[in-house]
Amino acid sequence: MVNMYTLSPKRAGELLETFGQVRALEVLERMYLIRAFEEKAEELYGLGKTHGTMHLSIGQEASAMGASLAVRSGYDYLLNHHRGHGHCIAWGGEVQLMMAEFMGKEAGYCRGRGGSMHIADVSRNNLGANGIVGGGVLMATGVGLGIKLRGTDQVCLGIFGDGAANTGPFHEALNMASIWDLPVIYLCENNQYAMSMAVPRAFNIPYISLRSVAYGIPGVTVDGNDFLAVFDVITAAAQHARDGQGPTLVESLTYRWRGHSKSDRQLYRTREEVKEWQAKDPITLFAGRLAQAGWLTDAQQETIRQNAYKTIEEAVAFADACPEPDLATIMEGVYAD
Ligand SMILES: Cc1ncc(C[n+]2csc(CCOP(=O)(O)OP(=O)(O)O)c2C)c(N)n1
Ligand SMILES: [Mg+2]
Repeated sequence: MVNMYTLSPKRAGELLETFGQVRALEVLERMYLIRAFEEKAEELYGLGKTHGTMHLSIGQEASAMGASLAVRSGYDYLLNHHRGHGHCIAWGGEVQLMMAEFMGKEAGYCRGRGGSMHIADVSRNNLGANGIVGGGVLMATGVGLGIKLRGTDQVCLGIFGDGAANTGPFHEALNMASIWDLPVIYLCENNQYAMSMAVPRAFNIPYISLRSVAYGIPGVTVDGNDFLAVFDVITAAAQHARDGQGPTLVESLTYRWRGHSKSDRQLYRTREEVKEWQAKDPITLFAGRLAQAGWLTDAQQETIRQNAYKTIEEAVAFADACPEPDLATIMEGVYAD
């Protein structure tokens, strides 16, 4: 029932063929856009241009992109967690509106009320993050129930971390989704840590996806730094859900390159470990595949990279020029009518 998915070179070739060069290059562009957004977010935080804390997803770009492209963003639903900038961009979010939200501006996705952790894009069925670890897992189950009651062929992609998989709501959510065959893909982004807690110290099983056995649903672990592998696995899970067969638990093995949040001194890991994972950079891996297919030269890659950073600079200029929310509107959205 549980398996470690391995992407064969043959399957990788088939998937690339299905994408085609133009779309594959767009994937690379968007992965660079996530990286550039995150690096700029870190810089802006240092300059005091955002409020509250933030959680960066540098190193986890392939997981966000592979999962988002395997479902129909805007038609299907997304629920993610606090480390959500990359998910929002992968889902098709506008970086200008995201940057405005990040900087607390009225033009932002949530009118500046959400900030870094709550950049939802409801117009595209991205229902956003939840500050409560494990909270989004329950909400994804609720969305799955809503889809089932309405009888559409939509699915819900619920993304959470390894830490969330050790909370009570995770059990309640997966059990309920299983007994009711809800169309949910539970994607656990195992980035090896929940704050300072390393996964091997928090789990006595080799794969988090093994938990699926307890709920009678399929479980798969995949290399979360490999865009094509994540895409393939989530595509199958989405089809399974659409066929009325219920949820799947997918574990995507990846790594967060930065600290948990800005106040993290990272005393729980070595520089060598970080370097080992940086050598498995998801962007370099995907670009390498494209180069091997003859679809990307070094010069083209550099142009794509630079364009991503330019787009983010433009987003910052846009957000900088936007007004702060009017104090008189502070209570709007706090209470439902
Ligand atoms: C219910 C609850 N407990 C604790 C916290 C504090 N907290 C915020 S993020 C986090 C770790 C989450 O780790 P993981 O789920 O692996 O996600 P990651 O940060 O690694 O992406 C914790 C304990 C919280 N926000 N909510
Ligand atoms: Mg984690």
